[in-house]
Amino acid sequence: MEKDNARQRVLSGIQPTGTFTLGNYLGAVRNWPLLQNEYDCVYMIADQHSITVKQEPKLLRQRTLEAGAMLLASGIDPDKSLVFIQSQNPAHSQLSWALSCYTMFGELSRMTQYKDKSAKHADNINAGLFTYPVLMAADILIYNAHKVPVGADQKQHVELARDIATRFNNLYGETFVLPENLNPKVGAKIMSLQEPTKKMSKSDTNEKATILLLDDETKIMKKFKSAVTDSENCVRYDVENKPGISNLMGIYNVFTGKSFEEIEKEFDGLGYGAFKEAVGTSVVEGLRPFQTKYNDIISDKAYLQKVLTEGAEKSYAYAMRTVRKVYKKIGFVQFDK
Ligand code: AQP
Repeated sequence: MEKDNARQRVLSGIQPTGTFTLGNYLGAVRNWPLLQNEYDCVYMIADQHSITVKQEPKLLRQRTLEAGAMLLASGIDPDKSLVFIQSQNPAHSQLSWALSCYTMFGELSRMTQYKDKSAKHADNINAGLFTYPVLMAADILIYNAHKVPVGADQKQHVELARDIATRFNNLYGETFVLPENLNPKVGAKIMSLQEPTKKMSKSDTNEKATILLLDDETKIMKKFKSAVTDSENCVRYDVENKPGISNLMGIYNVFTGKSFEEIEKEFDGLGYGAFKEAVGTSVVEGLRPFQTKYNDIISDKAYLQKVLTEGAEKSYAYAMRTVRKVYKKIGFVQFDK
């Protein structure tokens, strides 16, 4: 990563809470490699964020490595971008503590994801779930990231990071770049196949609701076949009245490049069976190169470990420059080495 502002910087992350879904892929991960030539990119596996919800330690370890392999399989090139595991770079937590003293209780109380997740996990409303957006602000601000490519659900957190940065800059002088979120044009919100008014989520317990990136052909075809639609039997884009069909059209659009108009024409008079079959086939074909690459990477543990270790070291070196700068401004004593 360039040391100073030669190019703008991008930061994003994904939680290792399960195999990535088609939603994670189309809304976020698939777009990350496309940014590598224009920006200095930093991509992290957000394991520290994932423990705001109960995790099984053995499974978390396994999923974290799988997440690393999935990021590389998506086309992120470790020679161009930094890829690392968040908990292996302690600088983020260091900055997070400092920033939490410049974040207001009221601001955190207004975060809709906190409200949603505390309703969903009523038996475990921990302090981390509440302060999660401060750690996310640290993740972003520590790299002076200009752009944060996330799905629509994370927009509010990026705005909070911007507010914290502005507050700090006003108190101590120019310190942080003010980040902006970068939403994809298509795929910003892929919906559940079973409840198409709800977003597709890794942790959904209904298997039929999600397409996982490592699902085989039989599973993918079966899940699309059982996707919830409507009784009109006409392929037409109308999110409000036909959320299921519109969601499938969005997916088909990304994988084939066909416009909604072209899709409507293609399936005029053919009914939902043929349409679902075509969507399934486009996803199977579209994910094939990703799956082949993933299988190669996950079977080469030494390579994966090397990439993630180097990513942690390099990102730590950069991030600590920001931590030292912030500590100095706040008034923490630092001795020369
Ligand atoms: N359905 C979706 N459509 C488009 N984008 C999505 N993202 C998540 N779901 C969709 C985007 O994926 C990135 C990584 O998300 P995350 O793993 O950090 O957390 P999340 O948003 O909570 O994702 P999940 O799949 O719903 O995970 P769980 O079930 O563990 O809570 C983000 O950029 C997100 O916007």
